[in-house]
Amino acid sequence: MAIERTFSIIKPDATRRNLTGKINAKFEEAGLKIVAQRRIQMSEAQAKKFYEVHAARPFYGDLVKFMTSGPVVVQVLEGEGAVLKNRDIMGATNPANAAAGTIRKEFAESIEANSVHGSDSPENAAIEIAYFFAGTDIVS
Ligand code: IDP
Ligand code: MG
Repeated sequence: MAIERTFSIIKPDATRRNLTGKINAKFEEAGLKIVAQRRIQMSEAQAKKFYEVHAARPFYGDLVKFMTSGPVVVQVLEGEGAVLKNRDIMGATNPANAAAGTIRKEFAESIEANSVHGSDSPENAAIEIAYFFAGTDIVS
């Protein structure tokens, strides 16, 4: 498998509980390198645009409120098969279904406040990375 990059967000439920370091340790222990990282307060417009694909879902409004409820850490992770590897490290969307040892199993509060976002394909990873980072922000 090729070296890839994926986009990650440490969500407000996790920054509120000071879990950035513990979550980053999961990525690094699994062999992903954090090649860009910034702590930001997402605006409502940014969150709406980022989750536009879910605009028709009943949880969209709540999700935008949640993602703007506190700081998030936006990141670029790099490594062998980074997109799928990160989805494995994260675990299932609903922590009740997440496997042992995954971030969501260990840290998520609910299906909404599930501690992390990770891109679901290399195509979306490229779009999401470009939404938050300039090429010069990313250092392998
Ligand atoms: P993913 O983050 O595992 O890729 P998606 O289906 O893309 O899951 O959903 C995006 C985000 O929307 C989830 O991470 C979670 O925060 C929220 N979400 C998904 N499904 C629900 C739901 O049924 N109720 C409330 N929030 C949800
Ligand atoms: Mg998704």
